[in-house]
Amino acid sequence: MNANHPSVLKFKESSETRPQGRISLKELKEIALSCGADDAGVVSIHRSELREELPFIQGAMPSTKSVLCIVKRMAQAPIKTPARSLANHEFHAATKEIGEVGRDIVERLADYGITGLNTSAGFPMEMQEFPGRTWIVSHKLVAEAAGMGKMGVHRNVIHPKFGNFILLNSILLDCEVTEESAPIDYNPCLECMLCVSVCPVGAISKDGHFDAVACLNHNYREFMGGFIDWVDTLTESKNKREYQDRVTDQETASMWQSLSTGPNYKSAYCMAVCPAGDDIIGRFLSNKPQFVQDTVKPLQRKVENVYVVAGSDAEDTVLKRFPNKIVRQIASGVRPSSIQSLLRAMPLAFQRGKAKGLRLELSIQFTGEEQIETTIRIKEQQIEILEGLSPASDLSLTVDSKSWLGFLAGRESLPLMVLRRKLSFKGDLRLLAKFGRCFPS
Ligand code: B12
Ligand code: SF4
Repeated sequence: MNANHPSVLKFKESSETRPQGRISLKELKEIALSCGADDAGVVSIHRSELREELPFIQGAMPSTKSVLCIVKRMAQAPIKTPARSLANHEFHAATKEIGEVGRDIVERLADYGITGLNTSAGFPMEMQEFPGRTWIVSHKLVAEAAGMGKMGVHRNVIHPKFGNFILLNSILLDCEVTEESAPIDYNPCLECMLCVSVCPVGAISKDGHFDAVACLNHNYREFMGGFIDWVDTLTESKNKREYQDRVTDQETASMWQSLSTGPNYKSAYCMAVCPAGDDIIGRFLSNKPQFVQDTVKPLQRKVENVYVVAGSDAEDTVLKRFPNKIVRQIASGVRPSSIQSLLRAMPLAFQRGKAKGLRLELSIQFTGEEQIETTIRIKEQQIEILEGLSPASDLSLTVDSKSWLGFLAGRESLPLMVLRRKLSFKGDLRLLAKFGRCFPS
C-alpha cells in the first residue's frame, strides 16, 4: 500500500475531528424519535435474552456490539375492521414506514462514525432457509430486552402505552452504548383471552401454547407454504375445470392481488381485539360488553374461508367454534429439505389435540446422506425429540434419509422403500399411521 496516497493522508490528518463512534442512550433515542420512531430502546448483544440470537446477529454483521429496537405505531381502526383489505393496507404501509425510519437512523448515525445495519421489518427474508428460520433477528426478543413491552398470550409484543398495535424493527450497531435499556417490570397482557376466542384456527391457547403452523396455513395462505401449495394445485390440475373445482375465481383473484400489491394476511384477529396498553384499555374497561360487541363479534361472525390442513386441530376448531365460516382444506406446502430441518420443525407441526391418549416412542436411524440417530417420544400430548436410539421404543426404523424426505413429500411409498432395502423396521409398522396423525400436512 502507498502510505502517501491522498486518501490515506487525508485520513491521518482528520484524526482529531473524526467522530469516535460513541453515543449515549439519550442521544440514540432522540435520533430514533426524530427519524419517526414512536419509541426506541437499546441493548448489548451480550444480554442473556439475546443468547440464541447472537450467532444470527453476528452472521449478519460480525462487528455488532449492540442492537437498537424501534417501534412504529399502527392505526387501530383498519386492523379492527372485518375488511381485511384495509388491515393489509395498514400492515404494508407501516412495514414500509418502519423500514424507512431504520434507514434514516442509519444515515444519521454515520455522522457519529457508527455503522448501523437496518434489518428487515418483515419481508424480504432469507428464503433459502425456508421452512426453517428465515429471519435475521427476532425483533420480539430484542423488543422485550429493550423495554419496549412484553409478549402477551397471543405472542405479539404489547407496548405498555400503544398496546399491540405496533410493528418492530432492529438496527445492528457496531458501537457500545454508554447505558442500556431495561425490560419493563410487568406484562401489559391482561389475560382477558379475547385473542383466544377470536382466532379462527385456534392457534392461541389459554395455557400459552401457540400453534404457529395453524396460523401460517390460514393467515399466510398466499405467502410461502401457501403459495407453494397453490403452485402444486395449479400444476397438478389436468385442465381448467379441475383447477376451478379446487380453486375458486375469488381465490385466484386474491392470489393475483397478493402477488401484485404485497402479500395479504387473512387474519391478525388476535391483534385486532387486544385491549391491552394504556392508550387502548379505556374503551375496554369502561364497557366490556360493548367492546366485545364492537370489536370481537364482527370478526367471529364474519363468513369467510378458513384454510386448514385436513385432520388438523385447526380444522376441528373451525368446525366446532365457527360453524358460520367455510372450511377450505389445503396442504401446508411445507416440505423439509433435510432431516435436521424436519426434526426442528416437528415440535411446531405437532398437533396436540390429535395426540390425546397416545403414548408412543419411535426411534429412527437415518442412513445415507444424513446420518442421524433420534428418538421421538409422544406422551401426555407433548412431543420430545431426543438424541440417540432408545432400546425401549415401540417401533424402530432404519431408513435412508433422502428416501424418507421423498416419502414425506409424497414421492416415495413405504412398501417400495422396504423392497428396495431403503427401509427396515422392528415393531409394528402400522404405528406409523398413528404417529403420522399428529403431523397432518
Ligand atoms: C416467524 C414470524 C411469524 C410466524 C410465527 C409467529 C410467532 N409467534 O413467532 C407467523 C407466520 C405465524 C407470524 C404471524 C404473525 N406475525 Co409475525 N413474525 C415472524 C418473525 C419473522 C419472527 C418471529 C419470531 O421472532 N419468532 C421466534 C420467537 C421469539 O417467537 P415465539 O412466539 O416465542 O415462538 C414461536 C414461533 O416463532 C414458532 N417458531 C419457531 N420457529 C419457527 C419457524 C417458523 C418457520 C415458524 C412459522 C414458526 C416458528 O415457535 C414458537 C412457539 O410457538 C417476526 C419478524 C422478525 N424478524 O422478528 C414477525 C413478527 C413477530 N410478526 C408480526 C406480526 C404483526 C404478525 C401477524 C399479526 C401478521 C398478520 N398481519 O397477521 C401474525 C400474528 C400471529 C401471532 N399471534 O403471533 C410482528 C409482531 C409485532 C408485535 N406487536 O409483536 C413482527 C415482530 C414483525 C414486525 N416487524 O413487527 N409471524
Ligand atoms: S387479547 Fe387479552 S389475552 Fe390476548 S394478548 Fe391481548 S390482553 Fe392478552
